[in-house]
Amino acid sequence: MTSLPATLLIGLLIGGTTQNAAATQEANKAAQANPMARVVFVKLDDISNDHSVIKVSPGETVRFVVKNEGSYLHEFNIGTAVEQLEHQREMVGLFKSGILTPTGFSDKIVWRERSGMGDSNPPGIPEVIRATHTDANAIMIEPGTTKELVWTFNQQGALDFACTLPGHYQAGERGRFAGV
Ligand SMILES: [Cu+2]
Repeated sequence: MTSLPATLLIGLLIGGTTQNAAATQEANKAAQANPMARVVFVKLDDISNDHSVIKVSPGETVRFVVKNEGSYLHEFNIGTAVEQLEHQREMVGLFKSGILTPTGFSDKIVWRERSGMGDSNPPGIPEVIRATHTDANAIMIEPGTTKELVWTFNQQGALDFACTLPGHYQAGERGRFAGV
């Protein structure tokens, strides 16, 4: 296994936005510390996932190491079919608002006002802010990069994995977990 920069793990530790994000985040933090977690390598391309079915066992913790070999931004999202659908809607919004682009996250320049100078001394100090989007159950993988998502299969019912970027799910960049 190739070694991964520590920064790749940061996304897992940042708060998500879904309802049960806190609980999921706690579970995944615990899972992160589990050195026995099975590793599953996943390769994404434009537009495909090299797995259609991933076999897991109930209660098992799996460390997904996901590499994006394509030239577009892709996602690896674990959830029910309904959650995948909801996330697709959210993604459309992120594209419309310009936070996401087909190849990654947008940068925007924010002008910080110099304190005490008021309007008399524009334009202040520029700062480049890179947009982010984090969910406890998903990772966004920029072209040419690899990220990890650790997941414990405690949930009852059918679970899928998918990229919910506009058009990607429809193009077949998705699959299902078998065994849970
Ligand atoms: Cu994709």
